[in-house]
Amino acid sequence: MTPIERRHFLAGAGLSLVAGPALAAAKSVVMPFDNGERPLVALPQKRPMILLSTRPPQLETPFAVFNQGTLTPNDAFFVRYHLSGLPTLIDPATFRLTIGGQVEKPLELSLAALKRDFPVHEVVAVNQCSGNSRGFVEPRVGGGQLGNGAMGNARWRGVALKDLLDRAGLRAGSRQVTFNGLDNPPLDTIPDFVKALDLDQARDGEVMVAYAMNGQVLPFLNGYPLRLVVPGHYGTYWVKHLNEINVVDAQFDGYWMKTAYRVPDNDCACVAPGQKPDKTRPITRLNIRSFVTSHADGAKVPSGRAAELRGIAFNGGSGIARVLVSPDGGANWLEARLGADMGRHSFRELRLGVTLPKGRQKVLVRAFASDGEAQPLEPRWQPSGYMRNVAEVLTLEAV
Ligand SMILES: Nc1nc2c(c(=O)[nH]1)N[C@H]1C(S)=C(S)[C@@H](COP(=O)(O)O)O[C@H]1N2
Ligand SMILES: [Mo]
Repeated sequence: MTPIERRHFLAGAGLSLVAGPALAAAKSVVMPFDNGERPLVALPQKRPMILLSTRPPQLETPFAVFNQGTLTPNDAFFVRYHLSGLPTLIDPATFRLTIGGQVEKPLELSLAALKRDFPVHEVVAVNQCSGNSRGFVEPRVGGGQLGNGAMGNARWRGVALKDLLDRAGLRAGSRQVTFNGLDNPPLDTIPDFVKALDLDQARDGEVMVAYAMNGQVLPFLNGYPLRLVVPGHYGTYWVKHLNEINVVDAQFDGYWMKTAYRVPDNDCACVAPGQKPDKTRPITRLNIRSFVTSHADGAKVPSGRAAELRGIAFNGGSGIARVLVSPDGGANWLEARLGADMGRHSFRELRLGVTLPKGRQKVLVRAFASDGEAQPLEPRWQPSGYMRNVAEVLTLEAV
């Protein structure tokens, strides 16, 4: 299909969330990989975003947003769903979060009770989809062909999961905690989206049930009225429209843990391109990444005087120790200045002035974490296209 035909097709699909006129008038962006044209569409509570699919809605953040501040605005925060059966009506007065399974005292909490009866917990943390940047993976792999905008950093406010589990009281023999939201599969042959965490992690004091994001109630498409926040872990665990928490006494083996969202079970979570891993494990922590946000690939800068580069770095929670920038394709490396520390799960701003000689220059950015983790200089590959974190290369045209 040509992009034009595709637009007609999407408009004809008639998802109620999508305003037909907005779609018809949509501008588009072109990602720098094959079939990278995407319409820019404004869904409810969102500014025009890069549309990956309408049913379910999947939106990517236009990358320039990441240069506008360390927190990602709610109306620009990416959206990812697996199942098209989204809840269409959620009444905050009657909504209940249940905590059941292997607990002494099952709970059924209203939003008011959640806010009233438990200490407020807050963290700034990055939510990143496992498949962020998949469109750049070579050789190509199946799945949403995302640019770099399936990530965002927000201040989450809610209740620590530990406090909820303590209130319910865990029975002896409890092993995992499962999380389900209000969205449903369109057919009963498709497994519901349910995720699980080991008990230790569920009780680490960091995992939380959030009711607010950047000081506002959660946007509908980011999980209203409650979502799980698992700082340092890929977005797949951050279950939206969360209404059911269950403590189980065995390893949970639902499709989204046992079959999907798995990575090669080795140190690099990678295999040689085209190979299949012998053994896999569930994806867990974010690996380290950094980006220049101030300049798009191919941007012009004046030669012979400092151009101020700005960007972001983050990892799975050990914190960013330093970020090095190479103005000359990797021959020399300069240390960037790091911005305010908003916590070890947050984006960390980076800045550096670089003076480039006339011509096309390759600028590399590479982050190092407090625990020694560094971005690889060569891309790693795995069949699902998860966890891309190669040191990014930007071409600047010094004139
Ligand atoms: N209920 C529900 N929660 C979900 C998902 C989903 O499909 N259903 N997708 C997960 C995945 S894979 C990601 S990357 C994050 C994305 O969060 P966002 O849409 O708020 O950006 O939501 C997670 N939570
Ligand atoms: Mo994801």
